[in-house]
Amino acid sequence: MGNRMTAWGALIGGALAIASAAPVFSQQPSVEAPPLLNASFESPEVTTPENDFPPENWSCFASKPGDKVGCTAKVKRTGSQSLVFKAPSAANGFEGASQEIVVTPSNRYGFTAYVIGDGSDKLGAGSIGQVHIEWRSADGKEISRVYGPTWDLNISSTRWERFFVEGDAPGNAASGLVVIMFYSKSSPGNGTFYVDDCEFIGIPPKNASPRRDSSTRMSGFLKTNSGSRPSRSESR
Ligand SMILES: [Ca+2]
Repeated sequence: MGNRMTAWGALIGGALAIASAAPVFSQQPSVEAPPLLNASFESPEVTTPENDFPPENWSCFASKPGDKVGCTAKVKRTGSQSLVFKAPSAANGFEGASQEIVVTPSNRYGFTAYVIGDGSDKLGAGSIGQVHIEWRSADGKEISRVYGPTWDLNISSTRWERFFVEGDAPGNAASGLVVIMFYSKSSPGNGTFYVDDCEFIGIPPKNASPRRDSSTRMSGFLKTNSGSRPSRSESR
């Protein structure tokens, strides 16, 4: 850890030295993103009996009526609640939650979600969870989407794992729809996972961010993700 920090410091320091000699960097556009609402799934407050608490500010959907995701007080990473995904009740089913956020065209954004499995209800073979971002035009039509890594029956049920996807908003994008999905292949009704502490961030352009040097953890992780095999994220 100590060595890594030292190496980071050297990289960042070196890049900053270059940046300070190039005035153009001081005029970088803002890359701030509007915050996700109810990102920790604390609202509405779940009461007993726990049965039907769709998260405020999120849109939930499912391939079969009656399947749904909702807030739960049984598991949480921060606060008192998380979002629970119970497996779709039919084979080849899906369900998900999404939230739309205004973006600046051509800016780069990232979406984070923390996920933990349920030790007593593991995902079935072929079932996966995944995060992605859909870019939408001003009239609400999807332009394109960028997929993040997937998780499956091997998701930990004892520690939260971080999943992250990032991409450039197209030049005609007005919004980004962040999405968390559960795809069930051949194990209807089997499997539960929980999601907490989502985040949507603006990412500085590559040439303006010393932290996006090729040897940092984040870009290394993204490189792994861009391969053919979806990768697990770092854990916390
Ligand atoms: Ca929470």
